[in-house]
Amino acid sequence: MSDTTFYGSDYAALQAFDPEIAGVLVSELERLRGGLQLIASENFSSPEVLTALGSTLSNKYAEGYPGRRYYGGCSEVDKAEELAIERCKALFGADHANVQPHSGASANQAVYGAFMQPGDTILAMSLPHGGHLTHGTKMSFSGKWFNAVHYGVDKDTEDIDYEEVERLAKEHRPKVILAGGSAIPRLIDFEFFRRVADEFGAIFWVDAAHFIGLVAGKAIPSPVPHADVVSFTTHKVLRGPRSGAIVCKEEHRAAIDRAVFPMMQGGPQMHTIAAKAVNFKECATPEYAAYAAQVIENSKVLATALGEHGIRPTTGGTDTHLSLHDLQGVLVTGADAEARCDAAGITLNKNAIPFDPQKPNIASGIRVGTPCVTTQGMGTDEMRTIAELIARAVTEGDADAQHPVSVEIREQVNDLVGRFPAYPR
Ligand code: DSN
Repeated sequence: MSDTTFYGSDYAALQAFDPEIAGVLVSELERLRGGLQLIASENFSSPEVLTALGSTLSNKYAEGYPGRRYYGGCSEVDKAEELAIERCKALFGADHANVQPHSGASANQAVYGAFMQPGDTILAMSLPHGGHLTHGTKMSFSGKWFNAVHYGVDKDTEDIDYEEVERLAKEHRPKVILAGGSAIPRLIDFEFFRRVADEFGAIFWVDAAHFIGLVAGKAIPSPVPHADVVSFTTHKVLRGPRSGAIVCKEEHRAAIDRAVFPMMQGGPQMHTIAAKAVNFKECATPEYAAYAAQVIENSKVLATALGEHGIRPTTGGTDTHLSLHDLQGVLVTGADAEARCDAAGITLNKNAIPFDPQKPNIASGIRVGTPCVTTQGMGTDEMRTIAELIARAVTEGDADAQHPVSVEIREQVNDLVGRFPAYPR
């Protein structure tokens, strides 16, 4: 083996030793290549990011922060973390970045740890209206250990009910006010939240997991100048490794760093931190900015085209990478739509819509996102085709992959993804 041979990408060795797992790696790649990936929270990381992930940095214990570790031998991983921190700060114009959270949920845990004591009150968006499990739901630590008060969307606009936010802040005087969620198609008025937080002496936190990639690409306004703290994942539109990060104002640096380590986490995943550094470098390029703008353009066209097929976009459309669609007009549940699309080679997820009459595991809606198909190079013409394929699968299709309609749509999907391959050979 020469000095430049890289151990992390030795697929042949893995195949020889463990053909079962090697087979899973290949068949997952074939699954990605063989269908339309429309889950709004997924994307295709670059080979460069994947290379950093599959590296010997995975071996290193490095509790602490660069220059202040509890173990020896950290000189090389320190360089990776310093690069990740500096690139993250530059990308978002942030005072401080902590790149150690293992995921979005871990990042959020650290924000609670930094600013709240058990029993304190948080004001956040409700899960059924587009929030997130970690925003104070009863199933999560956040709802068990903290007093969560939830705002929702306005019945007419289906967008955030800003009046309700202000009313609940006045009534409950929360320690923290949180904006962001997993199924919000519209831009969030960060200036409004900042004003309300200031009025009632609250910390303003933005969970930007879903849209931080659009911020990185300068395609939508940034929450960073307005919020005390912004948590996010790095694997959605951002297109980095599966992980998390936090940026904050200088005054919160010590509280955030202590909350990530040692309060919530032990050894950081140095291979993932290196991959985040690679990703932040990618996101600073003009190519990435063009990508982020195209994600939104594609999303708008897809949402409108689905609406023209009777699959109504909530809020009337989208400003972001995702749209949420109400299936009640076509008399199909979210669960059935997801299964029919799946059988036709289209991966998306059922999703509750605001004021949904169905249980969450059935739901009346679907959520569609354009990060993956835009990474594949598809544009607005392809979005119109995708809308036709989804509409046909939802209204005429079947959960059985052998059903003639499923087979026919899958052939059209194959043709489309064949022209815009994910991870070209
Ligand atoms: N599970 C993610 C999503 O799909 O939006 C959020 O954590």
